[in-house]
Amino acid sequence: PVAIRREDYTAPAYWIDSVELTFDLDPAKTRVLNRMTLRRNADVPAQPLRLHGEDLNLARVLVNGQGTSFKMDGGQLVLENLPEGTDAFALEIFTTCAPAKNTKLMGLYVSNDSFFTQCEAEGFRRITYFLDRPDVMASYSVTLRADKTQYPVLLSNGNLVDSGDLEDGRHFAKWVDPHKKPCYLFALVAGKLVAREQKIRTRAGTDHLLQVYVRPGDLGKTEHAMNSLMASIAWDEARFGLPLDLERFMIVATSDFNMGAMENKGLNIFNTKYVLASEATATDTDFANIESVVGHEYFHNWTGNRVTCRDWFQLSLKEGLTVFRDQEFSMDLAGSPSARAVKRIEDVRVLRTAQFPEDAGPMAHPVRPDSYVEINNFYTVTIYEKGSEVVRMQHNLVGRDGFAKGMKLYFERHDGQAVTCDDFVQAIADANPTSPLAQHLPQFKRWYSQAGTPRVHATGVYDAATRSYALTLSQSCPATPGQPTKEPFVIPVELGLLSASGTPLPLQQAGEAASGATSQVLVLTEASQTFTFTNLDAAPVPSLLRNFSAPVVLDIDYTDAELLTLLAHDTDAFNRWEAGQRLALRIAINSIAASAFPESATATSEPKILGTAFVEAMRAVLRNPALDAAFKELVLTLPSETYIAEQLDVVDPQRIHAVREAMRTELALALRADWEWAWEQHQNTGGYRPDSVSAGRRALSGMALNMLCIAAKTTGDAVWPGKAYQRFKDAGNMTDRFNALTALVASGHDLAAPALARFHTLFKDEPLVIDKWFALQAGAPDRGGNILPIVRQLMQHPDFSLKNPNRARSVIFSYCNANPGAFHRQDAGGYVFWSERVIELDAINPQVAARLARALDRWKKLADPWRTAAREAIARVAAREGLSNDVREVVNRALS
Ligand code: B3K
Ligand code: ZN
Repeated sequence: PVAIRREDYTAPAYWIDSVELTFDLDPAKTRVLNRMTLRRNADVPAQPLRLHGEDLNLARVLVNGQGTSFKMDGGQLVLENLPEGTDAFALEIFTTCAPAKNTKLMGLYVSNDSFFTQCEAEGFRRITYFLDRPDVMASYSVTLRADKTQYPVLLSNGNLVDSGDLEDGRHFAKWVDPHKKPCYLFALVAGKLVAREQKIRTRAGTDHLLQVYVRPGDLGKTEHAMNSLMASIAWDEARFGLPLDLERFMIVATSDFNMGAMENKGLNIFNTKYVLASEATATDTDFANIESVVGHEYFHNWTGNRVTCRDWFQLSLKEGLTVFRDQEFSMDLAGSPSARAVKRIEDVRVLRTAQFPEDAGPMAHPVRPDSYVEINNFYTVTIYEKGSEVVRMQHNLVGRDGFAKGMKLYFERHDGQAVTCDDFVQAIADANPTSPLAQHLPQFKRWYSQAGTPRVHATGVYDAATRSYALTLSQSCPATPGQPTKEPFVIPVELGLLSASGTPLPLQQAGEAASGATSQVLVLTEASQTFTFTNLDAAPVPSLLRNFSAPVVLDIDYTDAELLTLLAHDTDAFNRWEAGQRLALRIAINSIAASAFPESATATSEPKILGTAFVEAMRAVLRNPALDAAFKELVLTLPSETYIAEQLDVVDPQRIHAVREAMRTELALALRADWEWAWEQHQNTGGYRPDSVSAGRRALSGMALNMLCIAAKTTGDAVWPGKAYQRFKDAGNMTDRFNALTALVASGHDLAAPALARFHTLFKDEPLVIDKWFALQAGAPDRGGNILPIVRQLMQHPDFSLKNPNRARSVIFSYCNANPGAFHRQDAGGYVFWSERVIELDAINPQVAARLARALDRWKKLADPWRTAAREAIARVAAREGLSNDVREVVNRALS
């Protein structure tokens, strides 16, 4: 496979002004008539027209109505004898394709007897020959023809302008999209679907029709998605002045989808997982995810669709920015400062457990990559989540109002265009000429070009004689593939200083007047810089990187006492949580390094690993009446095995697992009375509402129940597992029910088996719930190697299918990606399983296979025997002939 390089970008040789598509939909053989108007691009030398195509049968090509000669070259359709000059000409192409055979779920495919499309990034070429690149923007008009009984609903982008009956029981619908768009935003849907409808009038006074299309039985689960859509529309108008620019906005759900959702203009297509919710079938997390994904896709309507990407190297232009927007949307809806902090902590947790490892591994790439083999492999946490952090830093460097001004300028300059990441930062900086962003613009842009997670090392020295505190911040960034050395970044470090007893201290930098502020942003631009604060009576405790002001690793030698002070008193909720995580991490790492294996705790033993100070601090948080339940749940959750592994140079996954489990058991036992209290105090009262406050209460009571069942394993107590079973049976909502089931499964109690059986019977007709049932079992804590055989058995279950991405993910990914203690087996059985599944899936769906292939990205960090076994497993996959480009790129990079 050949790499595509960003520096090779050239403008297209032709423009496509308009496209008229006619589909005769048939699962076995769909006929596609594509009539385009093209123009040669006068800015580039005259050359043949090369159109992309994949898995198409070509029947006819006409230029200005006449037959013409053409040739095929590597799948591309090449036309050499086109009219001279730069006048528009008509090109008509007739092809057929086979949607029912399309298991890649890219292009036009069939799911549950309905037709769907997925065109981003390069799926449109599987529908017709085209200039399949985002900088070619055209006007679309689309006619769909199909059997009326089987496909009563026919949808495409834009407005319905005509519809009616045809002969032979067929009917048609014609759609015209009023906006020009790149072909990756094209969509069509046809099938037996029903819609929840909502008419709205926006602030601007325009009327719109909103529709959420689902299969007939699912209509009752669409209210939350519709509410989320209405909230998204209102939010974008209020916060950024960006209105809905369509008369009709449609969301359609399908259960066969490669990712979460797709922002096709006016016709978003969603994985059912991010649309369907009822209190009986969806958890609080599902409700929150639906809100954020509906928001994300809607916000793309401006950031991505109105202004799109020049080329796929600029993917983060739309994705990083749109993630930033959906994160802000969720925070604004959550409301209170504490609920905002909870959302921020959750987002940072994802960044640190998924993106930091990516940035340190073989697939590391800049937010704006320099090359790729398969673009589908670059829809990564770096492009999305780190990209969002890079936008967030800009937001913080210019301020909230400054950022809104910058966005306004961005749309004034680029509406209707396909642009680059540079264009975006330039607009934000130009709208804020005196900001630190504008001052350091070229250097700031290194966040787009340099891969790797920067490390900031902080040391503070207090001088009693001058009553001053000198804080030295130094930065470095590890080498990444293709980038041996790095230049310094612009790193905004938000800081506060606390007294030893936890009081916030006024900040006064040497040579500056006192402002009275207790928090400020230091902008680190050099490799090392010292900031001196004066007027301090004693050595302060620094609270650095507040609210996680930059996507970096902060190295700082806190004493336990300092961390306990921050945990108890910091005014920055993020750093309070962070202090608790640092304490827990320190304990875990020391215990992993100690030669002895952790002793198993008993009902009355001291918390040997955790120590009394940590346990008391956790108890204080749990009992603190001033803190929200959601925040407590985050503080009391120990750092994940993946996050712990990232802190170590050499990883013994079994030891990490054993230590973390032992820590959890100690915490469960030592706080037994407090968990009981937490359970009693946080019961649902009144009906179910998915808001952040009640969700937080359910999260904490669910955690308490889980901890009480873990404790019961040691004490032999039967009361709490019994209560968990009772709750599992009686719960009025899926969150409480699933938490109770999880408590039984996670503690390995005998009641887990009957509960799982009962759960399956109850929800056998709810695919999304059955996904949870599979995922829970494949992700359960390993006991003596029991999980791999369970996973193999689950794959034999009549409900299992490798072809449905959600189902494949629920079993295989839950095991390989989310259950390190069970996956990293001494006997390499987990890796053998992984390599078999990667190969098997690759023949069906390369995109999903390539995701799974990344489960062993970090193999070089593993201790033996895992390291050797992992390399062998990857090599086994790499040795296969006929691998997709997707999987080939991932395994080649892993081995390089
Ligand atoms: N833009 C799509 C992702 C497409 C992935 C293609 N492999 C969804 C999103 O980010 O909103
Ligand atoms: Zn997106």
